[in-house]
Amino acid sequence: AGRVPASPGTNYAIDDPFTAERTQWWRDSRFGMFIHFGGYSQLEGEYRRPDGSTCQNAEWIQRECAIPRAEYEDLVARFDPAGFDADAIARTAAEAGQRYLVITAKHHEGYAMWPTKVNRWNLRDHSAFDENRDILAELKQATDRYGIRLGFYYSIWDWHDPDASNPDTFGRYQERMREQLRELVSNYDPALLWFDGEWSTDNPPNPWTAQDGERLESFVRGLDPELIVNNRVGKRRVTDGDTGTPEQEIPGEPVAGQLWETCMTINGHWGYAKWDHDWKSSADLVRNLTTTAGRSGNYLLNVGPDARGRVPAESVTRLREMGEWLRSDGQGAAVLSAGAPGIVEQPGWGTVSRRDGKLYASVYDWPGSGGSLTLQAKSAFDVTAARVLGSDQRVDVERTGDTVTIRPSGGPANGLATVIELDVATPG
Ligand code: FHN
Repeated sequence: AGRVPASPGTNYAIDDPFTAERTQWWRDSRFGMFIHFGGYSQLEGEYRRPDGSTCQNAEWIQRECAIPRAEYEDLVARFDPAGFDADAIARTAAEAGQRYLVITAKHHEGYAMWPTKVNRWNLRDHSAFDENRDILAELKQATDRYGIRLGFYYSIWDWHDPDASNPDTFGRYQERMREQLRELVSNYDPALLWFDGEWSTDNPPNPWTAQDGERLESFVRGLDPELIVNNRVGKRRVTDGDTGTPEQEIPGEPVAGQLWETCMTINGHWGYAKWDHDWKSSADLVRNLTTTAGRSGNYLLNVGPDARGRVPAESVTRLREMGEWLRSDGQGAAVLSAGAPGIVEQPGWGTVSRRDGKLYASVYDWPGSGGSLTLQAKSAFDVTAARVLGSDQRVDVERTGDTVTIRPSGGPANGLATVIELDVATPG
């Protein structure tokens, strides 16, 4: 797969993201941490109106609860995330098996989480936070310590800068945006930029166009040609950026010719909301990760720190359990280093991935005693041996026509998902 430059004269389509050396680390990653943290985190998901009634939301709270601008600024002025512990966050990610981390440097509210010189609507100049601290610098050091790549989310949509929704002065906003991106790239040397908000309809006569996207992509690649950029820099065409960005879903049929990454919340919201207890189970999270990996995608799983900057314990517990699953019995090494199987259809009972001469079947619904699992083959191959990772039980495999029948002799080896490794011999 490759891609063609969308229009002559742009230098943004610099190489083929599928084979480029600069994307290698990303293609090998499969699992990353998303962090939604901003001025909205100070409200922890709840706004009390002057009349005493309440309104709930997370990172969209300012807009969805129609908080007047001056009042929102007053609330955010109290933001003091003194408990933000970059080392603990990077360690949690590393122990979970995550290889990169993407934090919201600026979300739609426009508030910068670093001491930008472009305006004062930022964590140093407009907060109760220690003015000598810089959480992005702290994260950069911590992620370097744990061998994790760092990326920044940056919203093109901006609710705070008046020029961002004024067609006559939109150009001025774009200049400030480029200046902020220059700061981010030169101060923190990120490996990745994750754009969002390109779809805003706030600015009808002057919406974000494909051309704006091409110019911005070209600009950031000029800052650092090694950067990985997502497709929301432009209009989400296959040619925009390096990576597709399905949100809250794992596509059954990923877009052909595009690297992709599913981003997903660990409960119901991106930003912290103290009332949101809709936590996904560790089993579901492992299944999401293996399902994504089995389709050659990456899984960017979100956490939302609270007003003090602390990652919720429920998130940490789940990440720890995912890490334990990945470490046990070589499951992570097997499943995450593999990709779409090609030679079999994905079954309903789990996900299959393939690397070299091996198929890895992550089984979510283990068959009852004496039961079996079937796979539909798409091409000629033989299964020469099979084993259950983490178990010494015997597994019989038989191929009749295009149907491969797998018969384990015991119970599942792991409560979250059990992996069956099949040795396959393909002709030629
Ligand atoms: O509106 C945002 C939302 O708050 C969150 O940041 C997600 C993450 O992909 N993106 C937007 C919606 O597409």
